[in-house]
Amino acid sequence: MLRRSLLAAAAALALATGAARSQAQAQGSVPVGAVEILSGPNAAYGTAIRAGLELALGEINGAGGVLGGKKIALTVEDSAGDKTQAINAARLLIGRDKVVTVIGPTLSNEMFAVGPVVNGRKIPIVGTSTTANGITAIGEWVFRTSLPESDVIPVTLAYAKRRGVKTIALLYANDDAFSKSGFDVMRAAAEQAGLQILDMESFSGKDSDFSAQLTKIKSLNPDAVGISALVEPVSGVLLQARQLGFPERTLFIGGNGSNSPKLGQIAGAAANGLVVGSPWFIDKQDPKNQAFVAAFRKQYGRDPDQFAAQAYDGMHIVADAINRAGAADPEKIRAALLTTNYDGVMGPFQFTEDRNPASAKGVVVLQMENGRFRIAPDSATATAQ
Ligand code: 1QQ
Repeated sequence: MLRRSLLAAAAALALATGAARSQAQAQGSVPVGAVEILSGPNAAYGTAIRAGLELALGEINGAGGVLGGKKIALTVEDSAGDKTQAINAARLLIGRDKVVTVIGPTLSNEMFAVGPVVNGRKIPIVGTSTTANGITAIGEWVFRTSLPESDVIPVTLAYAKRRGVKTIALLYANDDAFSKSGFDVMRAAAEQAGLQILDMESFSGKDSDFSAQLTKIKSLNPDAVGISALVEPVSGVLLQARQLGFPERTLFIGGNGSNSPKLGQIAGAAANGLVVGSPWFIDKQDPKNQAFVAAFRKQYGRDPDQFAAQAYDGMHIVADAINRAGAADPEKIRAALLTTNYDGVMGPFQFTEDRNPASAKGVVVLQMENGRFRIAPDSATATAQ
């Protein structure tokens, strides 16, 4: 009896949801989907992204929507950072909601699984946070607005060199596409900068004990330690490095995985001094950025991070493409995306022919200080090559 009423309730809910959706479509909204990490250990990234997307969505729809008065109906599905769940989420968005564009997924690791599926359905998929090598080579429907690590890490290492770093040890998670690619980039950039690589160590992203690798690295006394991993393991490495008594002079260098306030929340003072390159920083004295930061604080009562800022621009870039496409048609949206010329909080944005961001001019080097990222000392001259 209970089971039957539960089933009936579920059916009624499904009907209501379906009805709401067809009602939305009848009212002429344009369905857009996003696949982001909203639960599990990497939820800090996805919830920041969702906040940025929804802030932009409110502005877009509040200003009359797209295509002469249609609202964008955004559905955000949780991938939990899991490849299979991410694929299922994308299939749901395409099959159930008939989305004309997919935003996300959060991780490169997920994009290598989801990208081929969405690409095969000939629907544009736009990553706002994926930074591994090879993302847009998945297929011609795959775009990203996030700067790849290969544009950012060389700036960070050139900065480290200016601060006197001559020797470096590298440490990375070997079971995640972003972390491994970021390590490859760090290694090449270190060689190119003329730094001597004293050691290379890896771990699994699920590990919590890094003492074997860190003890070895400490014995070699490098000027810097480069870490390519997602925020939880990076935080674990920093906490353990302090416990093992790494000297104050060791410069810890992160990649895109470190660009989350969660780093300071988990690692606390152990994260102080870590430097990381980023295409954005909160104090950027640009009226558009200041307006974004103020609007974000007003809507959510907290500061935006880099992932929120990238998502905010990403949502505007997709809406702009839908408008210029002149129709809620994936093929036309893809063509319009290719000719994007959008001035956002990251700065002027265009895509290259292979659907990556065209310019890396805005990269800055940030340093963690008591839970906040600030411009790193003497980094004003940091520019991408
Ligand atoms: C990637 C990344 C992550 C740090 C995004 C959250 O850069 O997976 O490509």
